[in-house]
Amino acid sequence: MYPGFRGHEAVQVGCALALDKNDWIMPYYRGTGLAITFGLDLYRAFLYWRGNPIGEKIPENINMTNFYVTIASQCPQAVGLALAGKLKGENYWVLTNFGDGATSEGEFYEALNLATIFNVNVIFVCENNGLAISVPSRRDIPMKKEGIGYQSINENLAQKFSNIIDSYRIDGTNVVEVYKTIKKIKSENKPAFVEAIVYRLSPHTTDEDQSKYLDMEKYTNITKMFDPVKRFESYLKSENIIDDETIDKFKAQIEEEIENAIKLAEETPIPSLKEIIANHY
Ligand SMILES: Cc1ncc(C[n+]2csc(CCOP(=O)(O)OP(=O)(O)O)c2C)c(N)n1
Ligand SMILES: [Mg+2]
Repeated sequence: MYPGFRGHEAVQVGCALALDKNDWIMPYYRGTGLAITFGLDLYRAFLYWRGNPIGEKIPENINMTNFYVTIASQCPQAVGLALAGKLKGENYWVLTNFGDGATSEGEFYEALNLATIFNVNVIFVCENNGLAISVPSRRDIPMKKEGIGYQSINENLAQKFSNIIDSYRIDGTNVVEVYKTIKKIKSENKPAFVEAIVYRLSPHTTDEDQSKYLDMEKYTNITKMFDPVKRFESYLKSENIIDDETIDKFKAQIEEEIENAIKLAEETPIPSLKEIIANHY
């Protein structure tokens, strides 16, 4: 099962591009876009999501941990990694992403507290898509049935946490806004929380049916306005930076790259238990 990041592209690409190579990322399961923009090769990402243990091994030259599936468990660890950097006099930043649901976890609160006490270089990026699987956190998400309950009494998460940590509420479908926000945080040398508003443009994972709980007609109507790729494409076109011909050329190139990586991943056999242990996959 694969948790897609359609709708989250701008926030993930913007974050990765605003980081330096010696910074660290600690992505959550929906963070494949963050990882591949930061430098993880597509082949390895595909191996990982196909369940091939070779994909678990992150190349040494990429400062990233593996994808975290246990919600918010990476948050205190991100503070630890940032604290290690501070103690060693290495001023790298640690950026971790997670969903709105993660902000209901105890570990998230502990991490905010620790980050501010130690005053370390950590950026918590909440990709608020308004849903934790089928539990809404925002009133603009049209549910089939009302009354399921919300993640929080305060819909504005940045406001909610602003008493603890520097907090930003931004449009997570606008790649430029994301990039600028992360750069600004890095220049201020303080930990920060970013709430990036996005819409989930694919089901929670490939094995679930979101039409069971979402009012699909209304949902599709709202979300079509917030496709980050389309938004960036029209922005670039309106500024005369790119034309249709160049876009088509890019798309063809990218599709070829994807096809090649898929083919290679499909051809890579699952290692035996012996090989897994010997190679530390
Ligand atoms: C500690 C923990 N509890 C429950 C789950 C099951 N679970 C997987 S995804 C998910 C929803 C998380 O929603 P959110 O944090 O908003 O992230 P999104 O998937 O929307 O990006 C839950 C409850 C889990 N993986 N870990
Ligand atoms: Mg969510």
